[in-house]
Amino acid sequence: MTTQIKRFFDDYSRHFRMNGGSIKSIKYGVSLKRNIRNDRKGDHVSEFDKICEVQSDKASVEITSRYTGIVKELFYKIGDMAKVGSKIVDIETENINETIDSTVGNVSDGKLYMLAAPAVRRIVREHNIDIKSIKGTGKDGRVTKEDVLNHVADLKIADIQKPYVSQYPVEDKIVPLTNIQKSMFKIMTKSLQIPHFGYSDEYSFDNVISFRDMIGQSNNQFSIKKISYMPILIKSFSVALQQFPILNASIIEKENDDGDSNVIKIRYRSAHNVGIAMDTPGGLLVPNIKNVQTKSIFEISEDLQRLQEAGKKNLISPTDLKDGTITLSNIGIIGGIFLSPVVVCSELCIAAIGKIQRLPRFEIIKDKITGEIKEQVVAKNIVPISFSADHRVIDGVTIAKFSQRWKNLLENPALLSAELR
Ligand code: CAO
Repeated sequence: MTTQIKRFFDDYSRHFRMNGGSIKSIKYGVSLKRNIRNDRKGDHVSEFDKICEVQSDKASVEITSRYTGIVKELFYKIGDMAKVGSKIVDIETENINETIDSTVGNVSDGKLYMLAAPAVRRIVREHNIDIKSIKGTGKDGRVTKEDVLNHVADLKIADIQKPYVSQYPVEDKIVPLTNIQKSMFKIMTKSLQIPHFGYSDEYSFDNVISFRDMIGQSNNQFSIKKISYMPILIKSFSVALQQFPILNASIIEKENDDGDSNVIKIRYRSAHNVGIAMDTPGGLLVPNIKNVQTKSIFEISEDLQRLQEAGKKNLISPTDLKDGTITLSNIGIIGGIFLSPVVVCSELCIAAIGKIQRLPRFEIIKDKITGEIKEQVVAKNIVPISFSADHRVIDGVTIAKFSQRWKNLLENPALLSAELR
């Protein structure tokens, strides 16, 4: 009998790395939340025993032991930050070389049988999963123990990241806030101390629709799957902002240079780091696209695509979430007309986009034959836009003028193109 030390967290990190799950996004590590078994050096631990719970800023996952053996070393205490990929425990095991023969399936009867060793099938049974739902990475598509454990970890992550609505209790119970809710609670409570000024308007979107179609068909050197309306909205927003730098500014409320002075100042910011409210599996996040004022619509598309893909996997980095200067929220994808968006305290303005609708509107036309000016009702694509601004430093006229400017650029994309550098 030989013994070997199993480095447990190496395997754990491999799980998440392969799954691309949320834990990987926490570059700095996960904190050890609960030591379920209270294992100490010398304790016996069995395979699949729950040994600890780790907590990232978005997820909490129970970790089970992959080995039966004796705890040789514990590398972290409860509450410690464990770097992803570092080990948390050494377990001394008997060296069992798994045989991977047997139960080789066939497809002759029209059914798919998965290749897997008996020990692997046992693990599959214990977790009550359908082996056919696991993608085998072993020889000839054989399902390995690693595949099963990765799949189990995937299911745990999927469970944690259930859509927002399904997190509401279906029975009477009291639950703590999720990490994203905690952060929303803190930020929004502070934000609502700001006196908000609201302003709404509707813009014709007809020309944006044809503009998007046109640039969507163009050959470009960027790795963009498709151009959505957002990059056009973001770029035109930034162009309009050039004339209204106050909207991209922030308030410095306290400056304690001599210990007790309390001076309010406005910080103007040259970078347009446009925050995009994003609906992710974990909840609302607002990453920002940096330096929009220097970027083309294609570059903004690329950035947005990267953020959307990262958002879907809960892999948006802290850098993407930091240093936003103004926010755009497009809720129109889901529905809604006019909104009352909330300004975050590090910014002074937010704009929200409602649903694009085909609606009847009056249009003034000149009769080609008689030259007569008349009104007619036409179908138009209309997008409702709502603004909120910090009314302590921004007045209604500024917002109204900014909105007119943005509207002009969107309704006349040729003008927008002419203003691009
Ligand atoms: N009205 C109607 N349809 C819209 C629309 C609008 N305002 N905006 C976009 N769409 C359409 C797009 O045209 C696209 O359809 P087609 O590809 O067929 O044209 C479809 O909706 C999906 O758009 P998309 O996936 O390409 O997304 P996008 O780039 O337009 O927007 C993002 C990206 C991140 C803004 C969006 O995915 C999102 O998360 N929105 C929710 C924002 C949110 O939660 N706001 C509330 C914040 S406060 O709680």
